[in-house]
Amino acid sequence: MINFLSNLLIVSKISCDFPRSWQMGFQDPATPVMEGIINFHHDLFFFMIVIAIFVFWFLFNILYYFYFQKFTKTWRIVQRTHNTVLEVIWTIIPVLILIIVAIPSISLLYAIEESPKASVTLKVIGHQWYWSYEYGDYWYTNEKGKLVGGINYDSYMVPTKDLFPGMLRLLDVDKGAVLPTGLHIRLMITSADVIHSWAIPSLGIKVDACPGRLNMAKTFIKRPGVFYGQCSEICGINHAFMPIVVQAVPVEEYKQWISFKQEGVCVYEQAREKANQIAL
Ligand SMILES: [Cu+2]
Repeated sequence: MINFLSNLLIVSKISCDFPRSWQMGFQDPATPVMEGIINFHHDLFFFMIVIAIFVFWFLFNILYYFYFQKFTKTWRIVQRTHNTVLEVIWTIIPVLILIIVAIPSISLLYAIEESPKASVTLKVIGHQWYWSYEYGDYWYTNEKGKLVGGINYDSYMVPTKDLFPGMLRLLDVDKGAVLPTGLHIRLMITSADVIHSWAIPSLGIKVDACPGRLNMAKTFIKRPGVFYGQCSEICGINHAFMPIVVQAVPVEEYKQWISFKQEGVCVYEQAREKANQIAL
């Protein structure tokens, strides 16, 4: 029994950042926004359950008195039509419930839309049928010290025949996006062909990638982990085969990854300055 309980405790501490078979609830949140969404969902459920019980009680009563009893028993409310008090009550109470629900809903919407100054920008481009990622903050230089481009690469799903044990079918990719934890991140999302949607449940992100349009989202990842998502806008025959993987790592590891990507030429700050000069 103790073993079972301790196992349960361990399992409850493990983050579930990908969908499980027969999963009923949400995936574990990794951002304040997703925590807010889940809390709001739970708050809403309170009202939903109360309303559902009330409506079913009403329904049962109506059936009981007017169908099964064939009008033989007296209905408790004598005047059923044109009862002003009753009509006022059943207008005011739903209005109050809606107002109570609207306050946390709108504040959550504002929190999602807020965009504080971001430390990292990731550009996400949807293609038929893969994603590409661009880290425009960092640039390569060639041997002559000339800027030749940022960090950008494509992210393809790993086909079933190439999977290793432990990998997730239709979810794992060859190269996922890498993002730091504990920093404000800006996501610029667009598409090269049709409308896709970049969605990761654990991060509480779902933003459409539209051709010719740059959609912005922000996120703040609280803990390291590998977060899985899928394209969430039907985009063609291989829509189901363009999954999303984001690996969130501590800032130090993120810096290492960036410098590794730049092949040891860590010119981040200088490059930024140069790029600004070029832009001017
Ligand atoms: Cu798509």
